[in-house]
Amino acid sequence: GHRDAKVVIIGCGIAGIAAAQKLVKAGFHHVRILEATGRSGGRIKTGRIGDKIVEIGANWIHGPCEENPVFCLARQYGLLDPEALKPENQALDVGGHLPWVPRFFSSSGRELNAEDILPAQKLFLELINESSDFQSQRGEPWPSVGDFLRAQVQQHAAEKWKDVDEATRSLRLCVISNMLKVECCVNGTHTMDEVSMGAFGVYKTLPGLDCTFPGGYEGLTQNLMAELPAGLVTYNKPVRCVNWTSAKSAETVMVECDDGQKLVADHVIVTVPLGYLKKHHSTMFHPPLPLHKLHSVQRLGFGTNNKIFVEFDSPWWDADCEVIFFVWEDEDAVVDQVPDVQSSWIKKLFGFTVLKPTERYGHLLCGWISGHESEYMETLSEQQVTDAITQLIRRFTGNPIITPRRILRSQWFHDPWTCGSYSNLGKGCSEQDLDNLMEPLPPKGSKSQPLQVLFAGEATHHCYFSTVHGAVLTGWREADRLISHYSLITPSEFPKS
Ligand code: 6YU
Repeated sequence: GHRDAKVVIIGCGIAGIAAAQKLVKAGFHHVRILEATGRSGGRIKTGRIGDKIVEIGANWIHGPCEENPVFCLARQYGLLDPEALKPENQALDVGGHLPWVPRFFSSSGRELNAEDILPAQKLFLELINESSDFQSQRGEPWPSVGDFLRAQVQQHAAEKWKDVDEATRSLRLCVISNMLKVECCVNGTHTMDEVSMGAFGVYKTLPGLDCTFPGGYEGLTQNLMAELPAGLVTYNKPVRCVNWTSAKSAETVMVECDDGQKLVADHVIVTVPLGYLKKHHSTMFHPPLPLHKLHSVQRLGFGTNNKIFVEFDSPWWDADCEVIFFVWEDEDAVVDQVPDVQSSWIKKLFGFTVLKPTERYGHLLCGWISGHESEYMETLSEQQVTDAITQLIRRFTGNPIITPRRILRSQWFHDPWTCGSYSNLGKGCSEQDLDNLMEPLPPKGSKSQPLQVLFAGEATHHCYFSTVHGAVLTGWREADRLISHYSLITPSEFPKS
């Protein structure tokens, strides 16, 4: 029966924790989590810069509303500001876009006039919305969102902005390049040229104005962990290989750890990040993943998005400003990649979000940078990054004495257990790839013991991939798969009375 079933969960991120929580509640007695690192939470990771609490990983609850399990848990645990709990806040539907007060600075050291660039913002937003709605249409002239955006923007500029003076038209195109870089961060991709146009609408947003955890996102994982039996997680226990079988005789899965320890289980739930799977699938599964699953692991996108927190003694931005964009005036070709990563990686940083409220965070900005430029940034020393940021801000503001107090950055690509930030639907992807990724082993139609290996984690959610709520739901989904499996077979194990 289910009480005796041995379940091993690989990875103690939110998906692994959610799976364990549900299985334990349902009466499974032999559940354990093996975690490679010394901590739980995975990509939910709260850090400090000085005495300020900052998020190294997940930042917001995307779409805090009743259908969002992260919102409901956070509310239950009392982790949210009163503002976030208001019904008005939950009802606001911004379709995943950021309704913030922006400021634009340019590489010639001036602040840009909002009216000059408003048409560029409007056009970009329209085209992004069009990309999301594209899915249902037949015939696909656009391989990627990047191809589509570039072609549409250039056509629009030639037709609709032909009477606008040359300098303003050029500036608007530079603004669009900046917005493309924002979109790269949102999608966790190197370039929008790698993101599927046909599947762009697969990702769904929830209503509610995105909110943060004033005491840190880790409050969520810690509260969930406190409800699990002590000793359920083994830390510093990387799993090297999952030996499942396609033969009928073997009834169990054997999990082999890096330290040589071997564990036997009836079911294994794999929650490692897609980036890790891409890199290690060939050694991690024995026998190897079936081809259709392997191809989906390869096709699905998993890119890098990093943060660079920068603290100042005093602000150089206005009190009402919520986001600062840096527009390069040599980027009117509508680009989201830099020509030479080593010399100009900093051009990929789209700008900064301002941490609010000031009473809580002081004068703290969060810079965002995606892609290979971000991966290169990770290899530089903190001093090199500080110097590049200082130069950048001085140039764009025209103020030669601005000096950060200190910085703190994330390095998700070089994190050996993550290998990037989060997933996206790459060129050539469809919902089928997500289905393939979440399909348990052995695959449907096999005659061997069912549900030997199950797959959860952010990248396996069919419409909320790349988010914490998506990850939670996948953990629950796989727990439910086991629960219903046993509830179906249990009656036959007892004599009928
Ligand atoms: C969200 C947000 N947010 C910013 C940044 C990052 C992410 N996300 P885990 O990796 O947590 O757990 C796996 C564990 O496995 C881990 O502990 C490993 O150590 C362990 N492991 C690995 N190998 C192992 C082995 N061999 N043996 C044993 N253990 C092993 N999500 O909701 N709001 O603001 C952000 C953000 C910088 C890096 C985010 C955000 C993503 C979440 O962090 C992430 O999905 C979950 O935490 C993953 O949990 P998990 O359990 O699956 O894995 C139109 C269109 C748009 C498309 N997307 C738009 C959405 C926007 C996405 N936005 C994200 C933005 C930010 C800023």
